[in-house]
Amino acid sequence: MQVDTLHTAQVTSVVLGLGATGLSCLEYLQNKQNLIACDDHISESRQSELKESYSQVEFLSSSECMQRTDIQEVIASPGISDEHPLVAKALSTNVPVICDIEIFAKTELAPIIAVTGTNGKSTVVSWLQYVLNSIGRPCLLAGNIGIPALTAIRDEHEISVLELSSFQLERTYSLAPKAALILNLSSDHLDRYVDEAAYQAAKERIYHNAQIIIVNRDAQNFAIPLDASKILSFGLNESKNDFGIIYQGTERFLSFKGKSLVPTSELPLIGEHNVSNALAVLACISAVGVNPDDAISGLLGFKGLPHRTELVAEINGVRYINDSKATNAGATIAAVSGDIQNIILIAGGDAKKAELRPLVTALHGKLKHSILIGQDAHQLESLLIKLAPCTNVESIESAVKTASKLAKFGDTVLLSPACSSLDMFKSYIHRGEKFISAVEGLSYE
Ligand code: UMA
Ligand code: ADP
Repeated sequence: MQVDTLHTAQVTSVVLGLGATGLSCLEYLQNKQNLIACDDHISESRQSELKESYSQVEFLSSSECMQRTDIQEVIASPGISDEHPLVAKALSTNVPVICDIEIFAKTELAPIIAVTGTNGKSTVVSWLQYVLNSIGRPCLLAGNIGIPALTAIRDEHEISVLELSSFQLERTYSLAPKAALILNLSSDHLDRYVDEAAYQAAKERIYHNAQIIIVNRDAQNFAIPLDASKILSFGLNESKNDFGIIYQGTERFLSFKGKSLVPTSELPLIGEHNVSNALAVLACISAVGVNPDDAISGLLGFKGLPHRTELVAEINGVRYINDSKATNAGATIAAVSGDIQNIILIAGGDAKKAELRPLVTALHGKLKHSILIGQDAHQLESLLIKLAPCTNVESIESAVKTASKLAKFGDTVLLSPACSSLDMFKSYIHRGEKFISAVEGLSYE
C-alpha cells in the first residue's frame, strides 16, 4: 500500500498513545496546526500537565476522536494494535496510520542503518554505536531500544542507527536506509499477529528500499530481495566475498573476503550468537564505508548489555548466567547453543502464544533439570519433562535456591526464560535484577 503521509501539511493528525513514542511525537510536532493527542489510560492530572506544556494541541478521548470526521492521519504508538477502534476505523476508511519512524524517515538526512530481527537487535545496535563512536563517526541510536527516534534526531550525528520492531516497520512507508539488516526471525509476538507469516512480512519491510541489504546466511527462513548486487552477507562459515569465519590451524577467525580479521576467542561477549552478532556489526560498519580492519579495536572494547547471557557469578564451580532478556524460544536456543553442558534452566513466564517446541531439540543432551515459573510453566513442563526432571516454583528466589541445591561443580544455572516477564515482574530488567540479587544472596549462605 502506498501511503502518502501528511503530518507536515495542515491536516488533522492524531497522536495516539502518549508513552515514550507519543510524547516524542508531540514534542516534535507541537507547532503543527490541527494536532490532536489521545491516550486511553492517561490520568486527568497528567493530561492537565501536558495541556500546559503543549498549548496548541487538542487533547481528546478515543471516543471523542471516533466522532470526528476531519481526522486525516493517525500517528499510532507501536504498542497499539490494528484492533484499537480508532486505528481500525482509520484503516477501514483509508486514513493513513503511521508511526514515529515514518516521520523520522521523511526528515532524516544522515545515512540510516536499520536493524531488525527477533533476537539480538539491541546487542547489535549498541555494539554498532560503540564501534562507530570509537572510530570518530558520531552516531544516533534510537528506536525500539528505548529512545524514540524523534527525540534522538536533535543530537548531533553523522549516521543514524535504528533498532526497529515489527510494530514500527508495519507503519513505516518512506524508510530508505543506506543499509538494512534482519538478524534472524523466529516465533514471537503471536499475541499481536494472526500468524507467523504476518509477523515476518512486517519485518521484511525493512529491506524494501534499502541500498545495501545485509543478510544472515545462517538464518534464511525468510524472503530476501532478489537483487544480488545489493546483498552483503555474513554467517558462521567461510565466504570468499562477504563476512564469515575462517580457520588458521585450529584457531577460528572472523573474516572478510576470505581474509582473517580477529580471533573469535578475543570477542568480548560469550556464545556463538555473539560471534554472529560481531559479524553483523562489521557488515553494517562496512556498509557505511568503514574498512573492517579499522573497526576491530572498537569491536573488542564493547562490554555487552546487561541481562543478555551475562555471567553473574561462579560459586563453587557453578556458573550463574542471567539471560532474562530471553523472552522467546529463539533467544533461549541461542543461549544453550555451542559448548554449554549440564544446564539447570530457569524458565517460564508468558509465552505469548509462541512456539516452544524447538527448545526440546536445542536442549537435548544438555539439560540436567528445569526449574519453572510463571503462567506458562505447565506448557514448558510438558515439553522439557521429556529431557530431564522439572520442578515448579513460585518465585525467582526459590528458583535460584532450588538450582543451587541441585548444581554440582561444572554445571551452569541459566536464567533464560523463553517467555516474557510481565505476568510476574515489571519487566525483564526487574526479573534479571531479582535473579542477580538471589544469586548474590547465595554467596553469603
Ligand atoms: N495506549 C492507549 N491505548 C491502548 C494501548 C496503549 O492509549 O489501547 C497508550 C498507553 O496508555 C501508553 C502508550 O499507549 O501511554 C504506550 O505506547 P507503547 O506501548 O507503544 O509504548 P511506548 O512507551 O511508546 O514505547 C514504544 C515501544 N513499545 C512497544 O513497542 C510495546 C518501545 O519498545 C520502544 O522502546 C519505544 O516505543 C521507543 O521507540 C518496547 C517493546 O517492548 C521496549 N518493544 C517490543 C519488543 O521489543 O519486543 C516490540
Ligand atoms: P532484542 O533487542 O532483539 O530483544 P537483545 O540483544 O536485547 O535483542 O537480546 C535478546 C535476547 O536474545 C537475549 O537473550 C540475547 O542473549 C539473545 N540474543 C542476542 N543475539 C542473538 C542472536 N543473534 N540470535 C539469537 N539470540 C540472540
